[in-house]
Amino acid sequence: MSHETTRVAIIGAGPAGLLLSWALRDAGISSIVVENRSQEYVLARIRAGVLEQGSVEALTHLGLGERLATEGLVHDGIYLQFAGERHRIDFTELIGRTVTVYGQQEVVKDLIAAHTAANSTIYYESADVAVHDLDTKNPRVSFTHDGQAHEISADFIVGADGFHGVCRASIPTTALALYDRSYPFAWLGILADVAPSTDELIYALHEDGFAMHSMRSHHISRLYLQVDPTDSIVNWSDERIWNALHTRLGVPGWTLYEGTITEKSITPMRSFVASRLSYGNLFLVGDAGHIVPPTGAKGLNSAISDVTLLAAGLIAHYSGDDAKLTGYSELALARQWRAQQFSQWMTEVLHRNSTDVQSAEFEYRSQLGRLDYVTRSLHAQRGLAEQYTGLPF
Ligand code: FAS
Ligand code: PHB
Repeated sequence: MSHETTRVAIIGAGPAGLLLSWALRDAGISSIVVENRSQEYVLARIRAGVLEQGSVEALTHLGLGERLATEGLVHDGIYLQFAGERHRIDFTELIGRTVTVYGQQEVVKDLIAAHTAANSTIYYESADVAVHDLDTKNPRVSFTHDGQAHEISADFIVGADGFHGVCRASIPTTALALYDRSYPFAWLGILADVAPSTDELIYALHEDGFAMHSMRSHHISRLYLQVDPTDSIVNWSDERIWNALHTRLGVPGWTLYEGTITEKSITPMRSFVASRLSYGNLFLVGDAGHIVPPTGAKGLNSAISDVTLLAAGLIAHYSGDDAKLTGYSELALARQWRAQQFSQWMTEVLHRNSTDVQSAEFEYRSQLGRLDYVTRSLHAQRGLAEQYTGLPF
């Protein structure tokens, strides 16, 4: 058995775990990351695409902003499309803030490059990861790596291990409640080797369902279609995908350019929030503590804001002040519920919900009325712009 000691043991090398470890290192606080997948697997995951202004500032402050500054696409707004018309919501004009399109894959690539250059201790392909003695001053992590048993003793353990991780599951069920809901639709997402047909993201409600035109660069487009959560990707040929995108995104005088589809997958939609993000000397960040439907682009950004708040608490702890650490769970959860309600609003107003045939047509016209109000009211647009670009941490 190999035994190590560190200040903070972090479970999970997704964006939350890697960023927390980097933020602690920047403050001279030691950490070890334990990840059950390979580095190649972590790097290959295609997920979020939009960074709030606060996330860009947090990454830049930690020295992770060089490629982000040159390759990120700064957007001043988005388009809302419904009833055959496209309306621009101008964030810069409304509230003086922007968002940056920079894939989560790129954020993770930058983090892994920084950790590799700094020779950080990250155990990839770990197995049988378990956490122990969470409500004592000496919590431990046990795992096997390269066939050898390992144990880490730490002051704190942080669960950055996503929705299916072990950390939240290690909190006694008597001490934890889970608030969740599912949505009657899923997203079929594609990556295509074609220049985006739009300068900014298009969120469209069509009578056939939701569609979105996003991007990853000036040469790669990212597009989404609402599908049934029970649907399978084998039912969606490239031709059928493009036809549906033309139907749902098309407006007079605009062309959607097609390209080779290099990746396609279906992601179900759910909302979930844990009742607490701390238990003893265990803290949860990111998807380990909450999940949002991707419509409001809040998943990755919530993970980054959790890490910013928790890193500040841990840094203050080692300077003798425990107030921020003690208040982390309540503060992060309050911010998360603000993100949840926005994500729920964006999801419900932009997706066709025909589960109840009787009310489906009423529901659709009510959605059109809601979108019509937003595009006519600067007050409503300011609220959307403020939430989409990111509420203060
Ligand atoms: P992650 O899930 O990214 O990382 C957790 C890490 O922990 C993983 O590397 C995992 O392998 C590891 N792990 C799990 N169990 C472990 C164990 N027992 N031991 C050790 N390691 C373990 N958000 C958006 O904003 N926009 C989007 O469009 C969007 N699309 C998404 C599509 C999909 C398919 C998914 C699943 C999520 C999507 N999200 C999106 C949300 C996503 O971006 C998350 O918010 C983000 O990955 C959160 O980062 P982490 O909290 O680090 O969790
Ligand atoms: C993406 O580009 O993957 C993306 C952008 C905005 C969203 C969701 C996903 O709301």
